[in-house]
Amino acid sequence: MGSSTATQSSSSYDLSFKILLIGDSGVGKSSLLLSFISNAVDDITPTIGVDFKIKTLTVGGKRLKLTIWDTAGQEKFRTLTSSYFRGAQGIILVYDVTRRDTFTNLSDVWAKEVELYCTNEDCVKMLVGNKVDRESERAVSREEGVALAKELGSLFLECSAKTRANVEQCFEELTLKVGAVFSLLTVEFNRDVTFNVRLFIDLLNGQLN
Ligand SMILES: Nc1nc2c(ncn2[C@@H]2O[C@H](COP(=O)(O)OP(=O)(O)OP(=O)(O)O)[C@@H](O)[C@H]2O)c(=O)[nH]1
Ligand SMILES: [Mg+2]
Repeated sequence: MGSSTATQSSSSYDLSFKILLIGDSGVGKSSLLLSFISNAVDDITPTIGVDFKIKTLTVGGKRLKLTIWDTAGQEKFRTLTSSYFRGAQGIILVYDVTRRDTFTNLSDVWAKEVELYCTNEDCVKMLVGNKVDRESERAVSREEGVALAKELGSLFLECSAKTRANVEQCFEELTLKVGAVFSLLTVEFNRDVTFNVRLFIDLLNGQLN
């Protein structure tokens, strides 16, 4: 539990954000993270408790450190994983487009967890429908995903951890929005970095439009 794999850590960054992955067991949270971090999805076993990985992204010449927390979807870990919501600036809610129950559980279970345990009112949410490579087995339409995202006030993307379709976009779009929302309130600045926040916001907004 809680093993830490700093695949691309760096001591020098301008902003640091905490991102959380949640959703039912088997929807592909760990696969998405692995696909994003290491471009490969090996055989993956269910997550025990919580794991995290660190990724550094450069946006507009600024280095952003993302600490991405990968929680276990299994119900027996629910009490433990809920304690990791605290302070998250971004939350990725994942469902499997081939399993309708994982989609309905996002409203019935996971969105409620977010409301209860997420301490950041401005937390940016991203709804992700994973496993679009299995199109013939699709049980949730894209339109339904869009509608739920609207209801939750979240961003939305469909992707595949297996083919890596939209995987980078998923983390990058969320990061851009988190950057735009949170860099004003900020967070962790490197002491030796003089940083024009206004310029950064304009830049992020430009990239989001
Ligand atoms: N076809 C397909 N299979 C996927 C995809 N993403 C994940 N899988 C498979 O789905 C299974 C579950 O993936 P995990 O990443 O372990 O799911 P998880 O959400 O982390 O599950 P927990 O850790 O138990 O919460 C694994 O066998 C993956 O190989 C995908 O995009 N396409
Ligand atoms: Mg997992």
